[in-house]
Amino acid sequence: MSPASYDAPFVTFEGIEGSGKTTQLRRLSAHLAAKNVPHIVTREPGGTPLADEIRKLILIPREETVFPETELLLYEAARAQHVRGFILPAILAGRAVLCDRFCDATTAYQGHSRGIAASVVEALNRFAAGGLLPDLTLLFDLAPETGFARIARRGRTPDRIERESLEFHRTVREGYLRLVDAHPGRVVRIDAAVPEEEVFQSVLRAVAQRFGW
Ligand code: Z5A
Repeated sequence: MSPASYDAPFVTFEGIEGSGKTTQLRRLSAHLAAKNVPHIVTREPGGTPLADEIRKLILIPREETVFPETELLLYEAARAQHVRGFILPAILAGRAVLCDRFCDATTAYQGHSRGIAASVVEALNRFAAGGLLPDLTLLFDLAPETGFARIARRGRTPDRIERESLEFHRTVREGYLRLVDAHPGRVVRIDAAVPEEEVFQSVLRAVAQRFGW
């Protein structure tokens, strides 16, 4: 499945937790709504009833060790359902898709940070997504210390992945930054350490250049 075969853009939002990607996704959605651009917003893991159930299984803190291989397969199972049940039907109906996390998250978290071989992650990403690739990926780059401080201010109970060490999240960030070099045409780094409005201006520049939004 090549993105060029579809009319509606598929845009993904990536970054470590607290990087502000969900905030920016919502702002872009409001901007598109004001311009009457048909689109949907969604997130991973999740996006369909079954994928949302898998999300709960993955993120709930538990006593039992969750092995990296198990975690990887659960993310991919949710993705397989999400792509076929929600993302592709929207794209085929001409609606742009704004998605909070996608395959690059698996590459950074389960691949780079958990240490599963890149070739395995790549093959499973391709299989689960049916070869679907984003047209544009916005990577909100931030030091994990700053992301942690933002999340702490939010006051929510941390999920299983949020409980990982600062070192784990540093490696995730490093994994993400490698993707900017590996896919320069698709992955755009956005400085997420500046005020929200400034970040949004960078988002607008990136999508205006690419899609004329
Ligand atoms: N995961 C994985 O391991 N493998 C995979 O394949 C996939 C996911 C798909 C999903 O968690 C977890 O699954 C995630 C990766 C893993 N775990 N981690 N870590 P999630 O969806 O529940 O959570 P999240 O994706 O990490 O996002 P988040 O916690 O909602 O954070 P965010 O989207 O980056 O940030 P935000 O909600 O927009 O903002 C956070 C706070 O900062 C909020 O109070 C904002 O008002 C504030 N904020 C936003 N922007 C700014 C600026 N510019 N300055 C100051 N404050 C700001």
